[in-house]
Amino acid sequence: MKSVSTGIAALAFAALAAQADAKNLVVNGNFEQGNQGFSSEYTPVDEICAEQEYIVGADPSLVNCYGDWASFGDHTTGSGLMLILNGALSPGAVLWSQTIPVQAGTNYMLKYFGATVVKSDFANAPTIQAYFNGTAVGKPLVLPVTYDGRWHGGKARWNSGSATSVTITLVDTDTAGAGNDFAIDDIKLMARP
Ligand SMILES: [Ca+2]
Ligand SMILES: [Ca+2]
Repeated sequence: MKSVSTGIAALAFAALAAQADAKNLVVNGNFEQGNQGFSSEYTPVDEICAEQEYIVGADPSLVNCYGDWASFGDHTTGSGLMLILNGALSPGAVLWSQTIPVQAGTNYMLKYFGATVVKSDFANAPTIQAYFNGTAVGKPLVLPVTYDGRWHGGKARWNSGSATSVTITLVDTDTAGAGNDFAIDDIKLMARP
């Protein structure tokens, strides 16, 4: 009996360890390493004054020309860095992309957080869609038209099939210029049991 219960305990421990081990496969998904580890068709700038520009920064209110963006902290710790963007006018412009090795025949979960940064109501909602190897996966994350004081979670479930590599891209499918300004943080891709 003793050896059986010990064996069960060992199995339970191994399962817990595997769960804790489900590590984030995205490099610099929390943006704490600054502007590196990802690709973007947006232009990196020192101050955001136009559409399709971005900054990895700590406070949206400090990085734009308009004086109309909210002051708030990142999702990771409240005092770290986030990706801050002015939504593109051209459809399909990739705001963030990363290519990640994966195992074939495995379920994965993508999670990320977004927040609207603009304070004035232009009635244009940033709408974030994830693509896996070019295919839209999961529902888009529709952010509020104005900053509402919190971060909103987006997710997408994906099975790798025969793929051993995945290029994940995030696109804002709203191409409005007025408003449509937002931030992204804590992008995670994890294997699911
Ligand atoms: Ca962060
Ligand atoms: Ca805008």
